Amino acid sequence: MDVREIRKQFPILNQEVNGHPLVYLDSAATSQKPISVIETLERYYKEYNSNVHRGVHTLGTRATDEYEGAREKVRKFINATSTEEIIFTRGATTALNTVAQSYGRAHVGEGDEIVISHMEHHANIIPWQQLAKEKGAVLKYVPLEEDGTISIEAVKQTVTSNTKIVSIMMVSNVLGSMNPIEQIAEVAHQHGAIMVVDGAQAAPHMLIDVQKLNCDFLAFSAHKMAGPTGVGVLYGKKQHLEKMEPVEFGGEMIDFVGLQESTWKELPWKFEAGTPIIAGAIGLGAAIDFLEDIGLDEIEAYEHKLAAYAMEQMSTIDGISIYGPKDPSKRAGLVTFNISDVHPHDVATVLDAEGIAVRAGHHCAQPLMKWLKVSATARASFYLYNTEEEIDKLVAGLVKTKEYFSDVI
Ligand code: 7TS
Repeated sequence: MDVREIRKQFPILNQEVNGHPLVYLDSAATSQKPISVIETLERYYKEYNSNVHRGVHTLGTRATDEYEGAREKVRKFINATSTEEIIFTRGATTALNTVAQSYGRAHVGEGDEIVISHMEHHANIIPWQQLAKEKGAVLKYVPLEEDGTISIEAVKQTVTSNTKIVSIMMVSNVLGSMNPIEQIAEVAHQHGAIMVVDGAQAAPHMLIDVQKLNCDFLAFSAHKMAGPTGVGVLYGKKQHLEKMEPVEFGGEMIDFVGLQESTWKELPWKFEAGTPIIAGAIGLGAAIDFLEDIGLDEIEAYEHKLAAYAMEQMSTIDGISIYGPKDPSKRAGLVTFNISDVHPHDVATVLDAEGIAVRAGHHCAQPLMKWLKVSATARASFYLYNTEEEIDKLVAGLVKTKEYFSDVI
């Protein structure tokens, strides 16, 4: 993988911020977009902007072909068996809410259990909390190991024959831990529960094979994987989706509309009410082409290398606490940390003055912050365009932050 060549494809990286070359270390929040994705969006709006699935005119046909072509790219990307199993949503959040509101409402009753973990993003907590409240169900949390991983033993101790849904993230946006989804799905299925996977932090960085994982649903967002904002994917096994009721109603998703009753289109369109996210889906298709041209295996290996280097270099800073697995082979490309006696927002502010973008806060994971016994952390997250030199700049910035605040104190 030639990172210098890759960087040239990301025009946004070639700029100065506060008088320094931009060091963008916030890709877990949203990744930057390569020129091929930007040009694909531009081409859609400049050459064939049209609504889909309606007219017989030439532009409409092209837009429909490109939109449905993007669905096939997504299918192949995650190795789903059919495009009927691929639903375009606004993002991972909408995808998870759809599962909770449709599958969840139909299958979860009083006293049933929904199992998630202490490391989940709010997008994989609140939809289940709401469902549990509505149905009188019990929301249970798999406890984490000391090093911020999930052990299969802990899953086995939490899932019971009353569990209807297990919903776990594949990669943590805070700890970087990679969870044993395949084994967790096996435990869920042994107890007659379904397995929902939050793949928001996995899809950008590693190969996902839904058949191998044997998950029932998978959610992810395009904007974290070099694609546009406002679009994401809900994968679902056809056997579930076929029986599920839509959660949004209106144009595009209907077959016949009467005065009192209506019927729905077949899969996947019954879950795509209204004018769909046409440009976004086509842009996601271009992002998948871009990532596959480089190779997801290559991207994952490169990010492991960056994370290992970052862990090694950052560990040399006095007073730094790094959260999540210490073993770099157990974590994806991000490092969440705190510096003693400095608030993470101050860390991010000082780094920003150096042109370095990191995120500070609770990272939409307040239960995890409680588990870590902190109110907030700073996080540097890497993608295929980051370099070891940028990590050196981060480390130098952190040393400067520490010195600055020790002078103040
Ligand atoms: N799940 C995980 C694991 C995430 O990291 C995020 C976003 C989401 C779900 C929600 O994705 P959305 O595209 O629907 O918003 N995570 C982050 C983050 O870590 N910093 O900013 C957003």
